[in-house]
Amino acid sequence: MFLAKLTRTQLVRNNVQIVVNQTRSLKEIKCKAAICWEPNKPLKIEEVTVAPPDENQVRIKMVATGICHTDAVTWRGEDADAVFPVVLGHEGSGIVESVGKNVKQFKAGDHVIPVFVPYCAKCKFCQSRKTNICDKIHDVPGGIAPGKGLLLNGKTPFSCKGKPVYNFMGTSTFSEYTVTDDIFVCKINKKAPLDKVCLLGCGVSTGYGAAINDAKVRPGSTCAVWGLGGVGLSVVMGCKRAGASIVCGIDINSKKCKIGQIFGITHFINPNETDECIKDYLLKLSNGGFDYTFESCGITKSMEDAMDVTHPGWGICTVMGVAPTGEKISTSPVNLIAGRKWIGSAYGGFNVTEIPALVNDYMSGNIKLDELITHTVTLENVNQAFENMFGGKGLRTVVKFKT
Ligand code: CXF
Ligand code: ZN
Repeated sequence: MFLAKLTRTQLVRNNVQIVVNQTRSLKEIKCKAAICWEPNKPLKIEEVTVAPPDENQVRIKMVATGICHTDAVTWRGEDADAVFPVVLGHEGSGIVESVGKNVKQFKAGDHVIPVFVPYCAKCKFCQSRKTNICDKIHDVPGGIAPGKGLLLNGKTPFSCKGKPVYNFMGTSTFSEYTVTDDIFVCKINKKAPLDKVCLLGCGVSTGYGAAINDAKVRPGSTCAVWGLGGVGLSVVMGCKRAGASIVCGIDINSKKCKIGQIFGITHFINPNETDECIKDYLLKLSNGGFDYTFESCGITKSMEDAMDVTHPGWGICTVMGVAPTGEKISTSPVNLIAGRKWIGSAYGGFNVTEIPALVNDYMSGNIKLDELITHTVTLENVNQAFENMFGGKGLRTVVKFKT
């Protein structure tokens, strides 16, 4: 009754436009998505049906998406909990197309990043304020939450040829349109370039936050970072921002030295191109052990080496890289007794609510993203993005959707 009396302009001015969205009936959308039908087979571009957003869901027209190592872990069948067929992707950005019932914080036209680490504010985890892990996180490889491929309503929004296609990490960004639960979405500065800030949906936040939030790097400290891909370089950026005086990059590709310097490394070593024992080199460089070490490659041997070269008494080794399901790491208990700490970091300790501030940090020049994007492809060429990653070609490949 009340709504019927207001003009559209009045509705917008009174900030109740969202009510209009709720009352119109939403339809399915047919669009293109990259489907992973089974592990290790190239993704196939198919026409999919995307359901309208259900209660507390948002449907997003994707503008861009990065490709992350975790997409590859699932694609290669290395995550035992993974389900197929699935629309992968969890590093995207886009524009809200429509919202479901009860969605109050978003409206059509909002620029958003869907994030795989939600904030429900109600669960034991969110209430504890000790962690960014939320009870509602799902489909994350590595055992944090078993993969089921469904949104919080117990359904997947995607189907293809009449068959359901699973969701991935609550985000499924390899589709022209995706549907996510609203607690997985953040609204960002409309001036931010969506084809750049998509990287804050995973890789950059993961690395940067690991240094700033989880390890809590201190000014003047010594740091070593295994792997100078998108995540590792973002760790370097975080260490630098925190005022580290030594940041050593370790990578088997010597070309990473130059880009590492742009992000702030002070030293570089390629373990395959030195006769010196790498641990000896690192212990010498850090005068007996680093204050902080980070592993971003998902290689268990590197995680153990990174632990061994932390400084006794206070050294912290932070693990971010996801290793294949079942692989284990071990260390001598004496390492822990001697005061070294082994910790892990998921999404850099951030949750979805903290990402708009990172977008603004990028806008003000405090976070580098452009330097990480070495290739762009269309959705049709998403397999090329995986090949680039496996072949060590460039840093991040971004898929740009047709507008
Ligand atoms: C992850 C992957 C699995 C465990 C937590 C964090 N990061 C992103 O790809
Ligand atoms: Zn990721």
